[in-house]
Amino acid sequence: MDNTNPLTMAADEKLSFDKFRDEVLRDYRIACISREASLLARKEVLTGKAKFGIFGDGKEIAQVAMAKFFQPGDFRSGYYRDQTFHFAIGQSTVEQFFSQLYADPDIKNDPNNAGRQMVSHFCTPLTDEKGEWLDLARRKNIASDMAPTAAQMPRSVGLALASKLFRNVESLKEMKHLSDNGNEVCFCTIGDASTSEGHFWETVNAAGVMQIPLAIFVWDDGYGISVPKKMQTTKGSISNVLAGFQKEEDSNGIHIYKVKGWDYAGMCEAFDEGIRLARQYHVPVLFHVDEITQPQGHSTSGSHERYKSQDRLAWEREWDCLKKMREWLLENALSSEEELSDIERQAKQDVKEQRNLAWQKYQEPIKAQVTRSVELINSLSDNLPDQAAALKKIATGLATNREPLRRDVMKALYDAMDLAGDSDKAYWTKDYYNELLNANTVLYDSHLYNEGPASALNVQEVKPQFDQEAPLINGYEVLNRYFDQLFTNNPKVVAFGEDLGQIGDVNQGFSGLQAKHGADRIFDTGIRELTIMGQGIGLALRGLRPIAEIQYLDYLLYGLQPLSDDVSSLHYRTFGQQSCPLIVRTRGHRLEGIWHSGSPMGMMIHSLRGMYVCVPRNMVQAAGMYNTLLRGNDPAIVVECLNGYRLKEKLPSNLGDMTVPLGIPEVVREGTDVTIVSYGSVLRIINEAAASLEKHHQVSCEIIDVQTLLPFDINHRILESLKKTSRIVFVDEDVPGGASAYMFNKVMEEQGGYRYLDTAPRTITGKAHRPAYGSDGDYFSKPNAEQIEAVIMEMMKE
Ligand SMILES: Cc1ncc(C[n+]2csc(CCOP(=O)(O)OP(=O)(O)O)c2C)c(N)n1
Ligand SMILES: [Mg+2]
Repeated sequence: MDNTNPLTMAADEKLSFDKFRDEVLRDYRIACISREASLLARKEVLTGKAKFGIFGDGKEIAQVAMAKFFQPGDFRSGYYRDQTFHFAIGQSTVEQFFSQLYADPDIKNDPNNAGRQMVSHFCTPLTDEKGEWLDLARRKNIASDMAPTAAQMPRSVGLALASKLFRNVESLKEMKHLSDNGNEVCFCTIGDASTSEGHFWETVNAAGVMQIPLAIFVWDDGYGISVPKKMQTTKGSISNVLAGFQKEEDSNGIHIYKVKGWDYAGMCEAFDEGIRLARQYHVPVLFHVDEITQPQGHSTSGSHERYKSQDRLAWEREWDCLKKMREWLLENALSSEEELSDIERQAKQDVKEQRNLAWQKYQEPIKAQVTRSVELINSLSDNLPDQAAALKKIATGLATNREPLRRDVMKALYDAMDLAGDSDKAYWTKDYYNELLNANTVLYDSHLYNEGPASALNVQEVKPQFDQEAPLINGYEVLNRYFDQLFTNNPKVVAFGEDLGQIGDVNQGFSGLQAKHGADRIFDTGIRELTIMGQGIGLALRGLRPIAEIQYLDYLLYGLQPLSDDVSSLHYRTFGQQSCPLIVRTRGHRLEGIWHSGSPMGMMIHSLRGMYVCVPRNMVQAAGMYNTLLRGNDPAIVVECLNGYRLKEKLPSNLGDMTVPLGIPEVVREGTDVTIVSYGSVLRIINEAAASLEKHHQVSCEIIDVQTLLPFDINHRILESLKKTSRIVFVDEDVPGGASAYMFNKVMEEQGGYRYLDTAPRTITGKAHRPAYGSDGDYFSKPNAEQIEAVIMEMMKE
């Protein structure tokens, strides 16, 4: 095309200038709208319409700049300051932002959290209703925000690493809906003070080592609530102190940029270059966005005048990013005073309108409940003259409540029913109360796990089959053959952990498999349990099926925070819109010494509601559990028996197809006198005790392996056994009051087991201290066969 004609060139230039001007003004408009939203939202909290507010004022310009480079397929893993970014990429409206503020539980009004999270916590759906992954490569994706500082860091490793795998692994290349040749960047935001967390350092180091497309934006407003950065960061500057991570021509590392949070043009330039490097070459980048302000202070919980000096407050007013961008627009003749004032005025008005709309939508269903309840209670008062005055008072109280909540409605209905006692006049009131109870259960108590087709609970049992000639091999060899088949048949599975790649894990479950299936699918990691978990989370969110290893169960504590805060709450807090099908593989219960024999099952089941907790007693059972879990979308942890890898097991012929159903116990020995409920390694000791009791005392034990602690015996199989034996003992290796108390509670209270007891139920557990080293240390720290026999003999005499 001939474009040397000066007239055409001038027209082109004008066109591109107009386009540029429009884009810049659009950014300014969004920034103004976002600021107004922060100002008005704070007022809503202070006047009592909402409970808490935390906003992105002061960070607007940085975020409109950042949004320019966020493309379909990219992920953001950030924190609670990023509302402007979400407005700018079109992910959220101001109305939805206010719906969040009011905790509106209607997913249509708050599509991010259905009212379950505080304001400024965002997410986009990753799966459809059937649990199928959406077309993520063509969507702008937000990993659900969290409040714990730096909690967004670990998973950002996996979100970025996924791009590398999609680019490098041949069998993943056809999954076009999940990735476009690994061109996706993970945008990760964090506050200056939160970089003090170990999460930050582990993430930066892992990204530098692995060379993944991770772009970290540090919003540096100089404070973490009241604590200034000189008390948070060595040298008071995150970019200075990170200098050693700088990537050189012949090294790995990260690219570090320092920019100013009010300098729109400077940020656009740096972000453009940095994101390009990340996208194209998979190099991590970090933008230290300094000189950011907090016009309204940290949150609605306090005022920053308490801890910022007058000088600092004056500096923040002067260097407010909106003010600076305004000056820049005028200096560069991109706009006029009049036009900008117009934008600002319009922003105020828009935000007010959207606020009103959100409030109206939030109140509508509650008002309807109030109207119906008042009608019912009034009609009850007409029918119950003795209670009429008290009932009228309840109705009036509810009717005159200016900002009623759902709980006010429930309380009024309950109080009215209570006054009506057994009277059948209260039939409709009770009926309505129950209707609301059910509706509120859906709003507030649903989606902890997948409930539809993606639930692993739908997986039916396929028992292991054994050929006549089935070989007897070591437990680890069973797993090794299992993983080999799995990696051959399922391209989405990847596995990683300390010593898992080259040597095939410390117990050889993966021995030889890296050479066969490739170092992009089976690989070593640094010693960094926290980000190994995060790596798994991110890969799972992007549609892969990671098996992330914690080398020994005792080291789970290092990786527990993301599992508890992020993984376990994810499906619940997103109202089922995001799933994290991560499998954590680990080994524990019983070997040697304080840090290689732990069985902290109580800690796990209490902190990991939202995950499945599988406790196989052998490796065939473990393989069946992996098969089951891989058919669902929920996360799980599998605790293999540390002392089971060298025990002989028969090799099933259907390793790849057999499944162990979750929440279905297995009776491993039938008996009539006492039910012993347990799981994992200690079952072998219980078997010994049961054999001895039978032989020497003719006591017949029924042994039940629960197989999974979460879920626990969904069909109440244990109760059936208890009905027969009338005696029950719960045995495990956890501390007293740990998982044994959980099992006890499940059977006694939930299953109503107390009704079938002839003697007091018992628990036999490990000691309260950590297990001592050596065979005697084990014997006296963990349940032993003699102790189990003695307890059961005592029960038989009662
Ligand atoms: C693990 C954890 N500890 C403490 C808090 C309470 N808290 C919330 S925000 C915050 C300060 C964070 O400061 P910074 O990272 O600089 O982000 P900013 O709020 O300044 O943008 C603290 C201590 C928390 N949310 N999580
Ligand atoms: Mg800060």
